[in-house]
Amino acid sequence: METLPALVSSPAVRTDLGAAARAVLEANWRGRHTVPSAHLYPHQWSWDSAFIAIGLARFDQHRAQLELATLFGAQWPDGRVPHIVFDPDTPADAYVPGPRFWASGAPVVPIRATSGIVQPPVHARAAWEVYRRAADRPAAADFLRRMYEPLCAWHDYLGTRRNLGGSGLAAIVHPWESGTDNSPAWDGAVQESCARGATVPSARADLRHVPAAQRPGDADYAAYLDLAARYRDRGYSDTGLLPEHGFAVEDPMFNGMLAWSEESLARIAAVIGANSRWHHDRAHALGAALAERLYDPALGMFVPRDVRTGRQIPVAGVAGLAALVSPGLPGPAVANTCTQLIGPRFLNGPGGARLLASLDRTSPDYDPQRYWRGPSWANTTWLVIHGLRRHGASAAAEALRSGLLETVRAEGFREYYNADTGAGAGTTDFSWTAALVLDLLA
Ligand code: 2M8
Repeated sequence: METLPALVSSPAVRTDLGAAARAVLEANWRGRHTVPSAHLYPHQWSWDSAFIAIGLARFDQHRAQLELATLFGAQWPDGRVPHIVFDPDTPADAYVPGPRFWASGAPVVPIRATSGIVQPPVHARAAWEVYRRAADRPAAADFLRRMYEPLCAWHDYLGTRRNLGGSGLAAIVHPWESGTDNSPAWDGAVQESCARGATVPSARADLRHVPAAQRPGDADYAAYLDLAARYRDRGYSDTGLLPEHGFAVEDPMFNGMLAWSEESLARIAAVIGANSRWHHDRAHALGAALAERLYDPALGMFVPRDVRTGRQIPVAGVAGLAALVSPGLPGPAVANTCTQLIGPRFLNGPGGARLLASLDRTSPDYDPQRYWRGPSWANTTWLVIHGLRRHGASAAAEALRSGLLETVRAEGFREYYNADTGAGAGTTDFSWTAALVLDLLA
C-alpha cells in the first residue's frame, strides 16, 4: 500500500475518492433521506443522518438541509429525536426490530413510525456545518431559523428528562443509544439482565439481519431486546425510570457530543439573532460535569458512569477519546487522554497500524474484527480528529486522517475496518464512511 500523504496530496486521487464517495451517497438517497446502507439498514438512522448531512454539505446544500429536516420531522412532542425513522415504503420486516416492535405501547403515534430510543446528539453540529459550507448563505440562515427550536427541544429533552443522575449529563437507557452498540462497557449491565432471565420471544429470528461477525450471543441479544421492550412498555417514559430499569449510563462520547452541539447552538443562535450566552454557558457546564464525573485518573481518560450504582465503568473505549470534542475540559485531563490515544491502547497497534481502535488494544475483550469491540470506524475517527484539532494536536489529527483515508481508498466505503490489518468489514457502500471521507478530503 502506498503511503497516503503522497496519495491524498494528488488532486486526481482526491477527485476519484470524492467522486466515489458521492456515488455512494447518491445510491443510498431515498428522496428525502439517506439510508446508512441499502442492504443492512434500510431506514433513516439519527446520528447516521447527522454525519451524512455533514458530507452532503460539501456538494449539495439543499439535500443536506433536507436530510436533517426529514429526521426532525419525526421528532416526538417531548423533544426526543428517535434513533430510527422507518421508511413506509420499505417492508416492515426488512429490518428487525422493526416498526411493530417499537410502536406497541407508545403513548403517541408519531407522524412517521419510529423507534423510541435515541442516538448521540451530533445534529446541531451538523446543522452548523451545513451553514458553514453553504454556497447559498441566505437559504442556509433560513434553514438555521427553522431548525433552531427543534434542536433546542432535543437538547432540552436530554438535559431534563434524561438528567437521571442529577449532574446535567444526559443518561442513555439502552446500549443502542450510545451508538457503540455492543461495546464491552455494556457487558456488565447486559449480563445482569441475562441473569434476571431476560427473554423476548423470537429473539433468534431477530438475529437474521445481524452479520455473523457482529452478532452477540443469543442471551445477550435477548437482553438487548428485553431492555428495549421494558422501556417501550412503560410508554417510553423517563419519569421514575430508576431504579427498576436495567440500564442508565452517562456516556462520555454522547455527552461530549451534546456539549459540542450545544456550543454549535450558541453559534446558530448568534446567526439568527437569538441569545447565544445561555447555550455557551450550558456547553461549558456540560464539559465541567463530564470532567468531574467521567474522567478516570487511573486509566488517564474518560469512561462511562453507571447511574444506578454511581460508579464509573472502567472500560477504555473510543467513546472516552471522542469526549475530546467537548468544550470546557481541563488541560490535564485532555493531555492525558491524548497520551492514551496515541499510545499502544488505541492508535499504535502491532505492525504500526495507524487506525484508531474502538476498544483498548491491550484489553482481553479486544477483537480487531468484531463491530464495536475493536474495529476502527470512520465516524468515531472523525470525531476524535475534531477533538484533537480543538486541543491543538494537529499532527496526531493528521495521522488519523491520513490513516483512515488510506484505508478507505484501499478497502472501499465499509462499515468498519479491522483495526490491526485495515481489512474492510461489515456492510459495503456505507453512507457515513462516504460522507465523512468527503468532509476529510475537502
Ligand atoms: C448500528 O446499530 C443498529 C441499531 O441501531 C444495529 O446494530 O442494527 C450501530 O453501528 C449504530 O451506531 C448505527 O447508527 C446503526 C446504523 O448505521 O447501526
